[in-house]
Amino acid sequence: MERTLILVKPDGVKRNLVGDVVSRIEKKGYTIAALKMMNADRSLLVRHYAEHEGKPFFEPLVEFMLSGPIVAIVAEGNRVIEGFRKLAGATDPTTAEPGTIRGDLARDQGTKVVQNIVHGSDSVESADREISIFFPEL
Ligand code: IDP
Ligand code: MG
Repeated sequence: MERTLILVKPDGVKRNLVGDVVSRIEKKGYTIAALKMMNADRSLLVRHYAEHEGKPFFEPLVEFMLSGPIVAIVAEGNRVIEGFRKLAGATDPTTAEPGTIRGDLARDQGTKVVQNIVHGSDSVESADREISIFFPEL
């Protein structure tokens, strides 16, 4: 069974959108296999976002992810990686389609890093890597 790592980012937690995100995952028919609220530390985030190191938004992204608690979720189901990316919508919340998490719940805040409520793994390799970072116990 395929698995993906989903994060509700600090903007989503602050705005009380954890339930909405979890509800969309469940209503789509995926299973929540693991879920925890946590305060990420810098070294964990640098590992998680390694592909973005050196980009102009990298440091703002790490700072943003350190700005409050996040909720880490492992969701399970056939093609859940692709399916959750569709539920999340495009990275830019201004152009993300209405009906998606980012399209419905986020907008451009004029910040250096795009605040867009959720993260979702983008491939089987990323999902395996990211799940082991956030859930080493699994
Ligand atoms: P994704 O979250 O849709 O997979 P990625 O390209 O992996 O998007 O970028 C990771 C995160 O970094 C995004 O979700 C967003 O918060 C932020 N980000 C990505 N590209 C930019 C950018 O061009 N400017 C500012 N922030 C960005
Ligand atoms: Mg990504």
